[in-house]
Amino acid sequence: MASHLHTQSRFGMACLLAQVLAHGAGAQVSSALSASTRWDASEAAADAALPSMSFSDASRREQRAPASAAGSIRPRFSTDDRGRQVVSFEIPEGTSLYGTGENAGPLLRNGRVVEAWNTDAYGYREETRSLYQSHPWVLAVRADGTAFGVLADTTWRCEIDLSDGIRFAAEGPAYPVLVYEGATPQEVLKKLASDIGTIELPPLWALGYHQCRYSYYPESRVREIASLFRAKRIPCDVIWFDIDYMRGYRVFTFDSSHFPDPGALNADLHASGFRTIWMIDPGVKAEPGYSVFDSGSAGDHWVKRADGSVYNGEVWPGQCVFPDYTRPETMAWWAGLYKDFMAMGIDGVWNDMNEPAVFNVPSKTMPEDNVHRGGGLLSAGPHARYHNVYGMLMAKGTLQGIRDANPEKRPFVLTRANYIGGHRYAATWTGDNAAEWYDLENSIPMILNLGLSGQPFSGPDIGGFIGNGDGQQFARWMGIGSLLPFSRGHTGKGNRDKEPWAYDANVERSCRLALERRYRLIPYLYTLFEESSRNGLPVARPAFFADPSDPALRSEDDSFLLGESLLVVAKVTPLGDRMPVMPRGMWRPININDGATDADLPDLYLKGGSILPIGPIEQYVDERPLDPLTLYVSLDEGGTATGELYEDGGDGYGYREGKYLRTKYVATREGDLVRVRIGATSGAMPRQVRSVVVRVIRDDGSEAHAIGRDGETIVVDLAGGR
Ligand code: NBV
Repeated sequence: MASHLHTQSRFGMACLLAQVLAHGAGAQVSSALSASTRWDASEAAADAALPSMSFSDASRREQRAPASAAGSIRPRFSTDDRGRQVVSFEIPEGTSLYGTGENAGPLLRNGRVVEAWNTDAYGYREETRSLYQSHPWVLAVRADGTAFGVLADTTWRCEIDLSDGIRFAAEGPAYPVLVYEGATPQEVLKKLASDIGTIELPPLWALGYHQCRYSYYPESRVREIASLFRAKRIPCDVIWFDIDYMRGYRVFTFDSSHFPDPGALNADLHASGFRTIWMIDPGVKAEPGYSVFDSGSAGDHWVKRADGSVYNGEVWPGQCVFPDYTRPETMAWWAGLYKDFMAMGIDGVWNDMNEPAVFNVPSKTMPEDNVHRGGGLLSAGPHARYHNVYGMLMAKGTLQGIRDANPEKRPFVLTRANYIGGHRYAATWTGDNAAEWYDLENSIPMILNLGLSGQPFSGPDIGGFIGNGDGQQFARWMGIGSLLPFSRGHTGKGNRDKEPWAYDANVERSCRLALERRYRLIPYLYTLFEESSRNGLPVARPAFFADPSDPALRSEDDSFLLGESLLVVAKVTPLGDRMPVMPRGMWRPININDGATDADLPDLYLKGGSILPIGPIEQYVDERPLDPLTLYVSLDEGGTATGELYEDGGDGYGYREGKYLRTKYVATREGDLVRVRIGATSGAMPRQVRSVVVRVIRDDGSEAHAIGRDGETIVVDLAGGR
């Protein structure tokens, strides 16, 4: 194939328009259009390219400015001996590579080869090339901290080889690549988000702690778990229902002996402050007389074999059929199934097995020549083309169903399989990890690289899905997992109990402290999620974000940042904790557990110049109003600090009509006095009448504090209260 040709044909007019606008009055339009540069192997390849499934608006990819107008990053196009289009980029010496979505192994991806091909990767290890999700995207950070990112915009099986520069090789037809450049990695991610979208602001409760296992049943066991959380004063917001709640694994049914009245169970759990999430898999038991099978068959909703017959594959219920989510009619039917289901008082849905996983076949999935019929923007195509987006489309249909069922509430979907851009529809977790120190340690880089690939809302199975592990490991995992964006304990069938109290009194104490810490941080975490919903920056960020030009931080993945201000230094081994590489500048240790310490929990540091807004301990997020608000202040060398707090109703869409409050707090020091006041506000939600506790961290680590009313200037005397 010809090398680095740009195209002017089909989208030429739009490009021309963009250039004209760039020199005229349309600066906004032009900056939106120039977020990335599109490259194609040839004009013909550009004209034949399949529609983007990663972009939130596929037409935007067709409006990219011509590549000739672009900067320094130039792809080379070729074809390999397997007929795959290869796109490669040289990288300057000292460039660090990240992204590629969900991977096992370390944060830094230089030298690694993975394959974007969604796979049920039970017990994955460092060498596992394909996990549950596909993100053909690489973020490159040059030695000087400037950055670029490249997106191979194909849904087909795609090898991503980072052993010598960046090299994509994908099956299927030719595909475009999009190049994003920025002065910092953060800027590149924001540009990526302007194409692939951001998450929707989740309901506040989804930021709480989630308790799961495969499976809690019968209902008396669920009630017991819920009441133990409350009795033991361990914070928790959500109880999960894995496949055993179903009647013989038939989706959208309930086993009447174990769950005779799910509506009443949900109502009782709601009354004690819990939400519930119930699992739905894609495989529908092929059984005439079962309503979902019957209605799906009547609507001709199943994926077909190449010969046109309905495809059957084995999963939990036995022989199953699989919805063809590429068809708009099938999406509408699938979404409609959630109406009665959600009416049981269900709060969120968990989509599992949607790679799709199929039992007893070497490929672990359906045949690649199965046929998806498409519709709307999507043409008919083989499973090989749609495999990597099957889970994303399922999650999209699920989201639609939940939204239709409860239009006033914010939806929550968790999906195992996904594709780049799929964060628009669902949060995710990292699948079937093991109760090993290796997996505990990997929890951090896996979540960070997902965040660097557009997905900010993810977490591991805290405690490990496979095997038992021991108490210290569990405590350390809870310490880390309670500070990751999605925080859920889960484990597989047959394993020991893994609730926070299931080990011993010490582990229980560690877990309580870890979760109390998370709940105190909820106002800050929510502020970060809200930011992410606008600009696509991750909630959990690699340490190198603090200083992208510092080479020492590039492979640091035992510590991570929450937002810009809070550094989390985790304990990832049983003994001899490694000293992290700290970002340069001032980072003050901070204890938000009222002084209580625990050697198994991560250490926290607050960046000089920051104000951290936190709340009181709660047993669930809407247990009580945010009162008192505590502002932790870590001054910079100049004696100033700022911090932001975002608040709204926590659910529903009032915030879109202005019912939110964003407050910027500012601290300034004069002599021994630190004054904290409101620097700026936006939003029309009235400020709550509440107390504010200001805690200024002194250079020796001690704290000086003062209490006042929110909205008034509060003065802390650094010389007092020692
Ligand atoms: O539904 C059962 C499990 C679930 O608990 C787990 O989180 C998923 O990743 N599921 C896989 C199917 C069976 C796993 C052995």
